[in-house]
Amino acid sequence: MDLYKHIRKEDREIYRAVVGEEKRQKEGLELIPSENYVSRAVKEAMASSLTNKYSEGYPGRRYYGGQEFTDKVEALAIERAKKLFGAAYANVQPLGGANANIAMYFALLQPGDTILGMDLSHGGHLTHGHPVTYLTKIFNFQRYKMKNIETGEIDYDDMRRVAKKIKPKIILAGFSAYPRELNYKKFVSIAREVGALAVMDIAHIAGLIAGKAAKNPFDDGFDVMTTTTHKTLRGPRGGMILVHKDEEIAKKIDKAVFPGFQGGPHMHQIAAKAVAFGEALRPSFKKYAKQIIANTKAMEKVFKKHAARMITGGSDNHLILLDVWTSFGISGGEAEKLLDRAGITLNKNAIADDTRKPMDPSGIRFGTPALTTRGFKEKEAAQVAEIMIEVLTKRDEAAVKRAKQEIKKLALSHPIPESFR
Ligand code: DSN
Repeated sequence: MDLYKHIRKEDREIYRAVVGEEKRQKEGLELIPSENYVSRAVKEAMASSLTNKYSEGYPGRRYYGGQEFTDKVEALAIERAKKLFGAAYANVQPLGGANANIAMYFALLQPGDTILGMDLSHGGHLTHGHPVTYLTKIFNFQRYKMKNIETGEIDYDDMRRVAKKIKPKIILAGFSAYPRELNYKKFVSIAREVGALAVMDIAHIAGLIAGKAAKNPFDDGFDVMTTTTHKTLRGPRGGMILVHKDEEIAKKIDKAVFPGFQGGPHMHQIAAKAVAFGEALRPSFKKYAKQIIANTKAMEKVFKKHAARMITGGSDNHLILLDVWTSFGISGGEAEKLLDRAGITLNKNAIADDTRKPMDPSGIRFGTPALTTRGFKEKEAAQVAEIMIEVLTKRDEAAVKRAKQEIKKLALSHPIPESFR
């Protein structure tokens, strides 16, 4: 079957880039913990004629005609999202995770209000108040940190002390580079004590929560969760906001997403979200979510055996943050390039209180969602970790060449699946 026969005929340059990327994904191993492979059904939804349609508004309340099918698509996406996460309300229109977070802030805060979120160098995200974002011109972001970098324990006492002093409107949990489970009950109790809402950005672990391999913050009383849909959740690129119970909050969120912040929703993407949520509701998704963690644990064991320094000492989720500067004497940037040449894609990452610069920090961040989608089990995950150690230790052409061959073999023997039944 030639999936790209029309692009090939109409636009040679884009065709070459598309098939080039497809080959790269097939022959190499994807260890960026925020990436994954979607099913053929999700791709088909994204390639559908729904992309032609304008649908400002919400199901049953649109500004344009011709919404017979778009209403059905969005209503299904909402219903499935609610079921997956135990939410009373879901907004599936955010175009990405950053959009979801921005709309959430606009819905729940006034300019000048304070948010208490995870320190960025301790695992937080750009949209949690990095000075390079415009959000910091509008809202006041304050930080909490880990108490102990070697175990990952958050300093909840300091969080409570600071919260009492600065009176945040939101206590924000969530991360893009933190490998441990959070104590959600503590977040909620501090939020209640100071009259703040408890919000969690679950982007990285949404698939683990949906697959019941990680705790659901709603079970411990969180009010709102934001997420992307394309990481562990294995859907199309996109975002979503979930509201636990409160109808007033849900109304504010809907208004903030549209017309407050975004224009017409991308209905082809929403259809693809619905398809992915349907896949995540199947029993096989639970197995996948559990295997992600088993595979991370298998990698963790190898790094422990080689006495490599992992931030927080290891991982409870899908990702590992490795201090390559202390462990192997090379920077995160060099390690990223070296492993890339061997067919292993991951990213350089700052570690907590990093002494090196963000563009060439001390760490690398990697994880197992995409490997798990390819059918990797503990044995193969451990093998990848051994190959990484070999390359990072030897760092010569022969080691890179050997690793590249082994990685290609592993990749080709675990083809990217088209369906997850
Ligand atoms: N780029 C995403 C990640 O890799 O974590 C978050 O924005």
